[in-house]
Amino acid sequence: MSEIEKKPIKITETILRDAHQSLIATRMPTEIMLPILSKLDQVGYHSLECWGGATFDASLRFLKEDPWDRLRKIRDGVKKTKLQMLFRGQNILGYRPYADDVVEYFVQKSIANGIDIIRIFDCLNDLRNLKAAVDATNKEKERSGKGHAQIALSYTLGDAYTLDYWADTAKKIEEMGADSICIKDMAGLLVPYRATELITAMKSQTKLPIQLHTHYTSGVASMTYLKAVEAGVDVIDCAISPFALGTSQPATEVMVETFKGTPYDTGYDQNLLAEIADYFRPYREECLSSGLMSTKSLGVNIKTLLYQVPGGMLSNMISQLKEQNAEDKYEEVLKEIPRVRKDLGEPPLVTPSSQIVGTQAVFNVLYGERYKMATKETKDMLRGKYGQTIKPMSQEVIDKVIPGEQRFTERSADAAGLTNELDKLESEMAEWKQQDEDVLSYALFPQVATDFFKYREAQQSKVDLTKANQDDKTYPV
Ligand SMILES: [Mn+2]
Repeated sequence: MSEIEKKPIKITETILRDAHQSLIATRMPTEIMLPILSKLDQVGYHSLECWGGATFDASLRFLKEDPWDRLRKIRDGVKKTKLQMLFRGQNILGYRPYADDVVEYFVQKSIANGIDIIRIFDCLNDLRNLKAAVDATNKEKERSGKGHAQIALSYTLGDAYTLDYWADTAKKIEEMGADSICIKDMAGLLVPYRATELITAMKSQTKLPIQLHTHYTSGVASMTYLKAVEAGVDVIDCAISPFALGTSQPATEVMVETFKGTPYDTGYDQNLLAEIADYFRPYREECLSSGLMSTKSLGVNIKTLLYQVPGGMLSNMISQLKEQNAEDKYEEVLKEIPRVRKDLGEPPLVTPSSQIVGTQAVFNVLYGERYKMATKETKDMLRGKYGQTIKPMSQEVIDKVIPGEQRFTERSADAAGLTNELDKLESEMAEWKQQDEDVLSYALFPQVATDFFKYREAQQSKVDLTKANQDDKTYPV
């Protein structure tokens, strides 16, 4: 390449979101983040992923922190770098679809509190479930000049997921008005030479920047990034080394060094990255000795490639089998997973479809008869309530599980009959409201948010603080 063809690769740093979500169950508190923000801000990252995904739930539920307050503090400490969040389409950051007015208000408040880039995905890759969030981001961009809508495709394998499928979908994403595309490979299924083909195919259909997000679970991720970068990918997601590898992302410093002196040179300062790594290393040690970080999540798990299931789904399944004293059924359940996935229209396996398929596979094996018992979520999936799957679902299974029932063909929010919800939510939580954003916390996690509001109020009034349990930070109310 000549001087003219220089194309510095950009990096999104995931230390404040996915890295700790993947390795320590999203338990990094804000106080660990704040002292290092100014150094993170100096690196020149494309963006800092710091919010959304499971961070919202974990802040309220386990850390007794206001997630909105965390976002404002991060924004305060990060002056120039863009802040990025992960958003589950019509489900926002929760586990059910919401009406459009809630989606729109959440997007507006996220941007107002400091988010620049919103990465939006749907567990079925049903683009209709992404439209409200994309439109809301674009509306906010027009109004305030801030906001960037990135649509993420959940990457998966299967007969229907051809190169043409990915390339055509990239084109549709561009037509929907998104600013960029992300390939979201939550299980580390994208292998290096396949990445070359995938990026090349998608680039032939869209001019939008393409970002690649993967996990190290299967051990191929840094090679996959290398091939993807050579094929023209624009941004890669990495984690600073003490919280990289295993079920997290490839290490930032390694990728920076790999491209040094090439046309893809990031120009980032390795000494500065070393200072950031030095900061997080003692915290990593602390997490290892407390057991919050397990060596199990740090190795290579090749089963993820064999069975095409995300690491988190495997560990859920093992604990479900343990509870039933049925750990000997592990291999049988692993073989049942692809069959259930096929029955349900071959969806990608990502929250919540991964839990639905995994739990149903466990039931099918434990009850000794397939679909003798179906979960509510399996039934809703078969009813079409999550949206449209890439392939038709099994008629035989539909007839057995929901015989004669109505099935839905519209997007998830319409199938659930949702129009406007905000006013109702506001009235339900009025007594706890201290800031506009509280209604959104309540909308996503009514019980958990209410418990948090009570805890917050007790702290503010300083009553009975001695009765607070300092170990798990619960407060008797
Ligand atoms: Mn991820």
